[in-house]
Amino acid sequence: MNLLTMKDVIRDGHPILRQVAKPFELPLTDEDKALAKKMMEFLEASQDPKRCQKYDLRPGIGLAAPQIAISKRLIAVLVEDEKGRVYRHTLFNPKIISHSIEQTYLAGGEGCLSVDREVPGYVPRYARITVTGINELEEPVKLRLKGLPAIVFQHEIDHLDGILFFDRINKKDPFQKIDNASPIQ
Ligand code: UDB
Ligand code: ZN
Repeated sequence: MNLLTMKDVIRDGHPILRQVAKPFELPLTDEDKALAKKMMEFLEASQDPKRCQKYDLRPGIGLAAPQIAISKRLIAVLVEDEKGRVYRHTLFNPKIISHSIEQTYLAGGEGCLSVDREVPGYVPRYARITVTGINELEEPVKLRLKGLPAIVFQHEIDHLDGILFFDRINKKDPFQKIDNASPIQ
């Protein structure tokens, strides 16, 4: 399998981005595991300044399988929190099993590898979530997340449900104050 590039990333307007993705059946196949590896390799390459330039990538912190036209419930996340801890996860059938009432949002708004324009506005997210899923070794995983990692997982799991970040922006007042929320950054 070849390295994924931005050419493989489908853009807003493609119907697959609006579908609800199908869960994986267990046991995972070698092909399923290879797909997870390929998605993580894309994030690693995109965060490496040399390869980022060479392949014309944007430094990605998360990717969902529907973004490469595969309508299945798989996400990859590679992001650091404010303490420099690295969250490196490929998760099959990820699910938010609980969340805080408190919300959060990125002060600068969100972007998306599948959206080529800037859409200004606050995207309300849960401040803390618990996510379950299956990793590439087929082990059950349970993660408690806050801060930027929590936002990335919510953004990626939204892709599995056909939701894009701007769907969550208040259309009448994109920068309206969000209840029970403190911003990040
Ligand atoms: C991203 N990166 O990868 F708050 F250090 C975005 C792109 C679209 C701008 C490349 C990003 O937001 N990086 C970032 C943000 C910070 C602090 C920091 C780096 N995605 C992934 C994506 O589209 N997945 O589907 C969009 C992000 C917006 C919120 C979470 C994911
Ligand atoms: Zn996205």
